[in-house]
Formats: sequence, structure tokens, C-alpha cells
Amino acid sequence: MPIARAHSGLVSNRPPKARRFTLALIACIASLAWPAQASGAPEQASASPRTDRFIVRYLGDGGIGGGAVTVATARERTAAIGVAFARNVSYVREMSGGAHVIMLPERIPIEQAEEFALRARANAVALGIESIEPDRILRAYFTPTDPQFGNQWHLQTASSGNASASLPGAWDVTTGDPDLVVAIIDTGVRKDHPDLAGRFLDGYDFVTDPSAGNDGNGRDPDPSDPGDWVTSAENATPGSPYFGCGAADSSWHGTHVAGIVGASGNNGLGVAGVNWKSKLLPVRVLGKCGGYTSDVVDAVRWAAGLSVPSVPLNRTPARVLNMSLGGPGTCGGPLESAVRDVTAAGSIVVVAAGNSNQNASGETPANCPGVIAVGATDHTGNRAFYSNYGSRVTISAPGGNTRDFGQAKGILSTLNAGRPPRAVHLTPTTRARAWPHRWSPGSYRSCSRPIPG
Ligand SMILES: [Ca+2]
Ligand SMILES: [Ca+2]
Ligand SMILES: [Ca+2]
Repeated sequence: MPIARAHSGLVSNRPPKARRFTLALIACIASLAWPAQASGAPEQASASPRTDRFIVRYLGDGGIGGGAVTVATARERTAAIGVAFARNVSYVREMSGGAHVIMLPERIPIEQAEEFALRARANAVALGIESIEPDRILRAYFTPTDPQFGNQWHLQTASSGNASASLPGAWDVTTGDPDLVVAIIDTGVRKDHPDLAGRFLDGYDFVTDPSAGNDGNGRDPDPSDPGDWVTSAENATPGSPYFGCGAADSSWHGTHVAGIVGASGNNGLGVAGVNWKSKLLPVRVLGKCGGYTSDVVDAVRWAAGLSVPSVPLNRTPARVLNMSLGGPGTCGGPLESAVRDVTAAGSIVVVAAGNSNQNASGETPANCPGVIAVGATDHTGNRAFYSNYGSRVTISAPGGNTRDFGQAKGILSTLNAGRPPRAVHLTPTTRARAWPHRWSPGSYRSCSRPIPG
């Protein structure tokens, strides 16, 4: 019997929908009552990821897979979940794939969020739920390397003495197709970087949380990276959304990745990317302390030209979607279905295998079926000490290792000289410099050496 029918059997006199659900839920309240975070006990900074959101698919009239429900119905059922759990659960928004985002008043450890989802799934019929997953917060993969053409060992010929990608030979064949679009799903970009000039399409900013977005609004058509710094106070203050995130200057991670993919080559400026011609589509999903899976899921579909509620259609769909981001956990329904949808639409999803020195099966989106997960090697050709590994890794590429071999054996790419929270980031003087993101003036200079060959 389809779940929807079983569900409607819970009530008899057909009162209004919201009330029907509330009535049906009364019997569940005792078992689902969820403790609010203990007051008075100091919150501990923890490496354990936290989230306050969930991605939910509500049951349509046709049962499982029977179609999406309206926003009004989703709001009613969200309220009903709050009643059932005796918690303040609020509706956030409709997302792609017929799913909805709901939230608790505060972030809880991911283990508690998984328990919440488990309990909700156990009562799926009564709650009118098809699926519910914690809305995991994903973060940019920072290589723990202190990741110019003379200094870009990773692109050079193997005969240079390094286990390099031998790009000069490939560049004899092609330096890229100007009609190809590569989406950089990341922290946004500095479009004013001279080595990336003329390469960016408009893109979009999918970060829904204005605070994390750090640009004064939620979603907007400008994927510029305003910086993602976390102050010491934000990191140390219990109750801060950035509590325990780690204080750091801005990463400019999206600009760095964009440069690895596509910094213009043989132009007498800075560094060379792998591809010198293709268009780069900046899709912003990460802000301060990372970004929600729900934003990433929408961004993935949008980048490939699929529809996302309340966002204009992407007129320049990307053939390749690059995500150098992730976090611990299973791939989960929403992300898995987004990858399946965009793959079916003809796009290729390339993701970092992760930098945790563990099996890539434990990190998502590296563990999503259908993605190309890329591990990291150092200049000797061995697995970089930080790179994830295992059968989920499709291919490896130079990632560098400066911990053991010094700055010169990192990966040099485009960045921004700004170091928010100083105002300098508003008037960026962009240039190439070496990883890491911590700014040390004068330490690294742009390489102006022309590309050989
Ligand atoms: Ca924004
Ligand atoms: Ca923006
Ligand atoms: Ca260049």
C-alpha cells in the first residue's frame, strides 16, 4: 500500500490539512519530543560538524515519488514536525528536486541531527515525509600544503624532475575550447584578477545565509567573493554561527581554483592554468565557515542548466562542474539525485577526493555515485600525505606537499591580496601568490616568465 494512502487513513473527518497532520501527530509527540540544547552548560568548541537545517521531501498525493507538494503544504507539515518534536522547527525555502529546507533555532552536532532525521523517518507516514536528511555544512578543501611557470612544477614535463602533469605537450594539441564552460562551484571569485580577465561568465551567488555570505544579502546574481574570514571572537564565542570554525583570514579559494583550472597562459602574467580558453562560470556556495548542502544541491543543478525555484535559468550551462569542497558523511539523497540529474543532462561532475588522509568513501561529495573524484599526488608522484584514497578515487593529479618539501612544492595559483576584515579587500590588488591563504607581503611574487614551448 502506498505510504500516502496509509497516511490518509490516519484521519477520518477530513479537517483542514494542517489540522489533520497535527491530529495525526498527537500520538507521536511523546516519542519524538526532542530536548532543547541544555541551557547553562557551556557550549564546547568541537571539530564535530554542526547544522541547524534539514532537507526534506514531503509525500505527494501519489505516494513515494508521486510528485512535489506545494510550499503551503510543506509549511503546514513543517509546523507539524515542530509539534511532534516539541521544538521550534521553521520552514526556510523550497529548493530544487522537489525538496524543502527546514531549520531548528540553533546548530546541533551532526550526530544529533542524524538522530533527529532517523526519528522523523521512523514516523514518515504520520509526518507526511518521503525523505529527510541533515543539511550538512560543506567546506572548501584547503590543501594543508602551503600550496609562478617556473614555480608551477605541477604543470611541467616529467623530465623536469618532478612527477608533473606534462602540460606543455598537451598544450601543443590544445589550450582549451572557448565554447566549453567550466563551473567553479566554490567561494565565488575575484573577477578583477588580471590572469582571469575575460574568462568569467556572469554566474550566481547561491549562499542563502546573508551572514555567511558576507555580502549583505542572500542569493543574488553577483558571485563575487567578498572574503570569508572568521575572526578570533567569532570562533571563540559560543552561540556564534562560526563558533569552533577556526579563526582565519579569507581563503580566496574560488579564485585559486579558477586559476588552477583556467588562468590564461602565455600572456606574460602570473601563472598558467590547465585550460587557457574555456569560459569559467562562478557559482558561489561557500561563505564564512562553509556552506549548506542545500545550497550546493541547488547550485549543481543550476550550473548544468536545470531549474531551481526563484533563480533565473542559467543560459550558459556548464559541461564540467568543479567542486573542491566537501565534508564527512554519506552522499545522501538530495546530493546524489542532483549529481544523477546533471549527469543525465550531459554534465561531468569533478570533485576533490578530500584532504583528510582517509578513505574517500567517508567524505561527500567524493563518495557520490557518478562523480570523478580526484586525489592528490606530490612532486615525487606518491600520494600526498593528506590526500584521501581508496576505490572512490577516480584519478589523481598533482596537489603538492609543502609540509615535507617546502613552499616550492605546493601548487601556485591566482589569489587576492586582500586580507579582510581590513577594508583592503574592497579594493583588491589581485595577483598570483603561493598557498596558503595567509597573506605575507613580499613572500611570493608573480612570475612573469613566459610559458615555454
Ligand atoms: Ca549574496
Ligand atoms: Ca553576492
Ligand atoms: Ca598567465
